[in-house]
Amino acid sequence: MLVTGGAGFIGANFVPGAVAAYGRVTVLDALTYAGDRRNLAAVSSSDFEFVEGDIADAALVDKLVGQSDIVVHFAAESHVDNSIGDPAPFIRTNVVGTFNILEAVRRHDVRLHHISTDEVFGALPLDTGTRFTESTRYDPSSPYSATKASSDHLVRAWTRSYGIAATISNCANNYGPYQHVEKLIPRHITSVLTGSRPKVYGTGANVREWTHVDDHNAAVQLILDSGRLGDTYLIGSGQERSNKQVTQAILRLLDRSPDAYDQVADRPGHDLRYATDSTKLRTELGWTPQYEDFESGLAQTITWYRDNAVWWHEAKRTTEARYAAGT
Ligand code: NAD
Ligand code: TDX
Repeated sequence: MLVTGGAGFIGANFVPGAVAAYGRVTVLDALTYAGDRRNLAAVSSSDFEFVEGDIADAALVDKLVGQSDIVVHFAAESHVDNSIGDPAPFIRTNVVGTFNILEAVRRHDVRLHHISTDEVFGALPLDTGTRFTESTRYDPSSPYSATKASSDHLVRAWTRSYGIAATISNCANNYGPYQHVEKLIPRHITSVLTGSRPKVYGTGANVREWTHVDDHNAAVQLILDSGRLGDTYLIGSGQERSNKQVTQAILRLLDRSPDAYDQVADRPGHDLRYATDSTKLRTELGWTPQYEDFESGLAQTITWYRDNAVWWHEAKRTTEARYAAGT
């Protein structure tokens, strides 16, 4: 198995289970600011190989895909705020990189699972029961989600035009260990732990559906085992929370006052609400999230960040400097 982006948040949580299930696993990761070799320190199998390299390097991708039976494609530029500041790396990695993977998969006839996001569907209105489904029209708002939408369209086109053996999953917001401190939940936790106040964009009314990274990866494994080739699966826990609710839950779990946060300028093009209908995954493949209670998953995540300050300390400093500079 070739895992792209395996030194990032979701990929690094996926790799230990993949090594146990498949034996020979190669990770291809460029170790950008978001990738960290330490995330894979516990993976010790002699069958495991780490290759530092770029999915925009077509020759390298061709070689590694040619040595594999299955590719699980996590590698991406993943942060919306960064994409608004500088979209160029998002085009290169998310679009050109995925194109390289697809061409190699086509040449070598290798099974592909493409990891994507529910952000490709754009925003839902607040306070409605509407949810994204597998047939919702694509309507991305940010450069990040537009490049992920592009990559999904490429995968679908390569499936229809060339008959490659591919599946796609679009997951809701993830949380859990090893998530980069630029993202909402780890940013807030590490801000409180370092004595500063969480920054909430706008009013905090925006809603996200929080899915634990282990539940996401269990769904990916089910799709690899028995997903229908050519199909798309939505993944989401159903646990919707406003950003204000998430912020106040973190403050409560860290024994701070519920109003110990600041409202700051809103994100441009800020999607109001994401929510998925994951009925297909649940009924066809039998997926059920194990983290059904968001607040207890959040408490475990807080414990992980409290216990692993060495892991995030330097990234916190550089990330907050980047946010302060507005880049
Ligand atoms: P991340 O930013 O934590 O990790 C991305 C990894 O990809 C890093 O290790 C980075 O070094 C690597 N990478 C980046 N550019 C590369 C390149 N050109 N070549 C090789 N490697 C490169 O991201 P994540 O949160 O783990 O997201 C993984 C995937 O899941 C992405 O495709 C993302 O779109 C998708 N996704 C994420 C979420 C979420 O909430 N985090 C939700 C749904 C879908
Ligand atoms: O400091 C913050 N304050 C704040 O209010 C940050 C970093 C974020 N926010 C808000 C913006 C969003 O409404 O919190 C919400 C979550 O923000 P992010 O963690 O940046 O995630 P989001 O933009 O929802 O995208 C995430 O989920 C889908 C991942 O970053 C994507 O990779 C994934 O595709």
